[in-house]
Amino acid sequence: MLHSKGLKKSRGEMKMFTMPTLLFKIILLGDGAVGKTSIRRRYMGEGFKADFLATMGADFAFLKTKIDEINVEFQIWDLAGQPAFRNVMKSYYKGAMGALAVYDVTQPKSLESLDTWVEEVRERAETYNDSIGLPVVLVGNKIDLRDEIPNSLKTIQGFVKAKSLDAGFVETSAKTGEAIEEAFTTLARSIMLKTNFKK
Ligand SMILES: Nc1nc2c(ncn2[C@@H]2O[C@H](COP(=O)(O)OP(=O)(O)OP(=O)(O)O)[C@@H](O)[C@H]2O)c(=O)[nH]1
Ligand SMILES: [Mg+2]
Repeated sequence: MLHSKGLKKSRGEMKMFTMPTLLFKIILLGDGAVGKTSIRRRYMGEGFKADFLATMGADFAFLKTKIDEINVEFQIWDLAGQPAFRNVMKSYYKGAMGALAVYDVTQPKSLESLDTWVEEVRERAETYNDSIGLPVVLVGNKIDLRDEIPNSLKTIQGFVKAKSLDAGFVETSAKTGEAIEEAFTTLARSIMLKTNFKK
């Protein structure tokens, strides 16, 4: 009783505190057909499509979520990986706060390509004083196919590349949904660290 009375009295002075929402512009990049769009769709709860429809230019999506009790809104730029779009894509990098650099574990070349993709986004993002430190998470996708396809990349190979690029590392399957959320959460956490939002 006492408690509710006190609450009533102070209600007029009570201020509503709403947690701010952090807006994170993030970029999905990597070679064509590695699974960028499938990862985005899976994360957005849109399921998985086995047929391939290459992204023409860029797809753009918003997604609100909570990470470590913090409200986050991802502004996701899902870019075309096909070489024909490469130069145009660079114009989307500006202002990126982080990137998911995706490769296909069944296509070793797609991991090699990430050196260039990551270098380009770090050069052009211009978001932080030291663009070199742009948070990046390497995402080894299609792990559901690893045992079926000869010469698929092993975890350690992706891990070593991630270390050399000073990036985080996650292996995923957009088909089964494995670790898709972890990829975005890992990136969000490193952006929060970078922006000093979280110690
Ligand atoms: N088995 C399996 N197939 C996948 C996975 N992720 C994507 N695919 C398939 O791989 C193909 C290419 O996927 P997309 O997501 O369109 O690739 P992308 O990287 O967006 O390609 P671009 O838009 O051209 O750059 C599609 O046929 C998907 O169904 C996965 O984790 N496992
Ligand atoms: Mg795509």
